[in-house]
Amino acid sequence: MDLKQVVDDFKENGLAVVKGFASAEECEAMRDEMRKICADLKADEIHCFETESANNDYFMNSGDKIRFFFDPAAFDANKKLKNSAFTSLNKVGHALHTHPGVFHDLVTAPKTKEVLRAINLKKVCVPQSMYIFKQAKFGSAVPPHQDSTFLHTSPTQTVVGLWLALEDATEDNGCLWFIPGSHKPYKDESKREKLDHAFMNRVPSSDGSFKTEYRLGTSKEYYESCDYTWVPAQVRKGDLVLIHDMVHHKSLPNHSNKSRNIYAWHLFESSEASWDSDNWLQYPEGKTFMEFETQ
Ligand SMILES: O=C(O)CCC(=O)C(=O)O
Repeated sequence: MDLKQVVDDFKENGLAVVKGFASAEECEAMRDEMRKICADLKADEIHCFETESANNDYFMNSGDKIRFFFDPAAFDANKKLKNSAFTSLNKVGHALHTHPGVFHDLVTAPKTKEVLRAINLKKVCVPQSMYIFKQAKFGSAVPPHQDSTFLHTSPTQTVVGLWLALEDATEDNGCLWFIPGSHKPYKDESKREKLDHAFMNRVPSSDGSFKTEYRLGTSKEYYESCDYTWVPAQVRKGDLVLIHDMVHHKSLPNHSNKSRNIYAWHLFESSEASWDSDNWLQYPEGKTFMEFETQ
C-alpha cells in the first residue's frame, strides 16, 4: 500500500481515503455476516432508533454488546417493521469487533495495522464499532459533529475513526461530507463565546504540541465562523476512510434506490492516552476494550 498521500491528506484535511483497502469479496462477507445476525434477531430487540437513542439504557449499555437501532421510517402505523430487519435498520453497535468473525478479523488485520502505523499509532484500544446501513429511500441524516465530542481521551486527544465503504457511497445515497482542515484550531477565535453546544478544540502550546479543551458555542455560530466549505467524500466499495477525531463531518439522508452500508470503528492510542471517564461509552466493571500493538 502506498500510504504517503493518505498520511498527507489526513494531516492536512483531517480525512483521508485508502482506496481499494478491502476487496469486493471482503465487503460482501461483512454484508452476509450482518444478514445472518439480522436473521437471528428476536422480536424484543426491535427498537426505534429515534426514541431509543438519547441517554437510554439500551443504547448506553451497548458498548460490549451487539444491539440493534432501527430507522423510525421502517415501521408502519402499527409499529411493525414493513420489511426485513436488514433493510430496516439504522445501525448495529457497538461491539461487533469483539466477536470472532469478519468484523474482528478486519479490525485486527495486518493491512489495518499498516495503516495505523502510517498515522503513528503504536498501541491501540478499540472502544466501539458499528455497522451503519443508510437504507435506500429512508436512510436518515447524521448531523454535523466531531467524534471527539463523544469519544475523547486524556491527556491528549488521540481518537481516530476508520470507516469502510461496503457499497459505493455517493452524493446520491448519502456519502460522508466534511470540512477539510476543520480539525485544526479555529480561525476566528472571537466567535468562540456563544453558549449551547460543546465542541472540542485543539489548542496549540508554546512547545508546538496541542492540548485539547472544550469550548462552547452553537453549531450554527461555529459553521458561520469558519471560512471552510463542506466537501463530499464520495468513495467506492472497499475504500477505507480515516476520520480525524476533530474534523467536522456529517452525512445527508438517502433518498436514492441504493443503500449505503458501511462498517466503522473508533480507536485511540493507548500507550499515550486513557479513555475519559465522562465518555458515554464505558465498559461494565472488570471488562476492558480490545487492545493490540500495531507492529
Ligand atoms: O456513516 C455516517 O453516515 C456517519 C458516520 C460517522 O459520523 C462516524 O463514523 O463518525
